[in-house]
Amino acid sequence: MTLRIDVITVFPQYLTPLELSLLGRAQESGLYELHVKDLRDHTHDRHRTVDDTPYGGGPGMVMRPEPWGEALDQVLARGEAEPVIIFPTPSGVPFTQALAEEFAERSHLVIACGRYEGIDARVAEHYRALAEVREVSIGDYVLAGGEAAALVMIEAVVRLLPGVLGNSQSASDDSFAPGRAPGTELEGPNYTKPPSWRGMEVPEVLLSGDHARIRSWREEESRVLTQQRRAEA
Ligand code: 6GU
Repeated sequence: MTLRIDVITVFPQYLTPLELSLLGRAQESGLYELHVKDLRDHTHDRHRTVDDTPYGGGPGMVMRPEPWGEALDQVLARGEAEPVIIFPTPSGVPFTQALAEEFAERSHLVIACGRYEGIDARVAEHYRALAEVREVSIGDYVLAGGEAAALVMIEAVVRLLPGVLGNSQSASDDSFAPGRAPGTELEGPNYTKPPSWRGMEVPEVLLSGDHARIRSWREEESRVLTQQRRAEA
């Protein structure tokens, strides 16, 4: 079953990097389908208006619900099984590897990219009755819109799909892959040839061929790194 991803945005060109490299090949091979829709195609005034001033006052603009309603209705009318509608927003739940894995198990993701101060709150509320709705943040900083977050989430999800990574081991060996022992979450340093570069040597253990020693060296590197960089974990 092929994953279908619909992205709704006022900047369709923002998604063009998904044509490149691993994700581009995944799309060409039919491992997933990406459909990008311009929200302004669902406006009906001369200026193709998508936003307006916030009720109650305050800075910035809020996206009006009508174009979103029309665009989302059209996407949901495809009748794909069990759609998930994702609203990227800095006030969402954290996007994690676990959430990427959950999304990779679904068959239809709809990503609704807001700009400005976000989308009228009635939109997410309305669609909760019709689909699974997730408001998701990619980190504690503020972006100008959801498009960059959509790129991040799509890349994290698509690389988990069967057949996308060359080496089937690669995804299960990731930093953050659930199943790693507690305290070894961050992956340590990697090395390749040459064995000596600008006076710096590759750690001897990695050249030893002793796989048990290599494993325990890597576990220790992970433990120290996680302690240094994620002291709270
Ligand atoms: Cl998902 N959207 C926006 N606009 N800003 C963000 C974000 C999302 N995640 C972190 N900051």
